[in-house]
Amino acid sequence: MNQTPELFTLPESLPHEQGEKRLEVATGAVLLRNWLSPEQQLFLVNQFRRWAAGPVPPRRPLIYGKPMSVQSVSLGWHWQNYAYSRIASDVNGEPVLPMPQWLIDVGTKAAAEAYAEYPETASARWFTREDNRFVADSALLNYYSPTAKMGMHQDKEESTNDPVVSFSLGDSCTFRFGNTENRNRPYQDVQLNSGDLFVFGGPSRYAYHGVMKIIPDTSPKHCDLAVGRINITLRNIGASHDPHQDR
Ligand code: MD3
Ligand code: FE
Repeated sequence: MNQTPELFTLPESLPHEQGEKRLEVATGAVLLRNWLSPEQQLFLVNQFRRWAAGPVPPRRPLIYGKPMSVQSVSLGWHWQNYAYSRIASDVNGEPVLPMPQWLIDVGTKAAAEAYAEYPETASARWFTREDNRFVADSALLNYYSPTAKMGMHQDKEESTNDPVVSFSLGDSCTFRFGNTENRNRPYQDVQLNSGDLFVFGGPSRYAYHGVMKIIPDTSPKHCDLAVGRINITLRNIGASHDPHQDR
């Protein structure tokens, strides 16, 4: 699919018309609840199934030498051994799927809406681009079974400080947003539900965070995801000098 799906361009899909709620968890950590319409959520779940069908299947990344409970597949760039590459040599040697332009555009819109009328972004450099547009070059697609978790960690393998844009689909989870010093307190636990958008930039970009628990039987019917949770994170890892994009 090369064109922006109509779902993401229709005026009736504008967040404020579907009861979006905004929560600023910390400076730069902005949660927009219910940002994705039910139709957009179903679309992304089905899209996840297509992306997971290959050429690179989801795998459990190794963390401290042990497989994570989360299953991941990437678009654009593949995370492996604490670095990013185009080829999933640790899985099956296939090139990862390109980042579709429509998904890049969804990320640009998401970051702009999260930081709309956000004075901090005007003075400080939260974005690589002078125009403060977020242009993702990769997506990490994580699937959490009902028992999966993700321990407290920082995301610091990217070579830019651009925000990370995250979408939640399917079952709700207890997400823990910590501090930038260590994986312990102070932290805040926030329930993330299907359709929520969370943007982490500025001083929140290097905060420790994790997924403590998947909350069973909370996936809305419209997602068509019987069990588990999908998280999509869009990132600018700083590799767009080698564009391999499906425009
Ligand atoms: C806060 N994923 O893929 S998304 C990850 O729900 C990851 O699958 C979790 O942590 C998940 O690395 C959380 C939210 C998220 C992503 C990146 C962040 C929160 C962040 C970077 C900095 C601070
Ligand atoms: Fe993370």
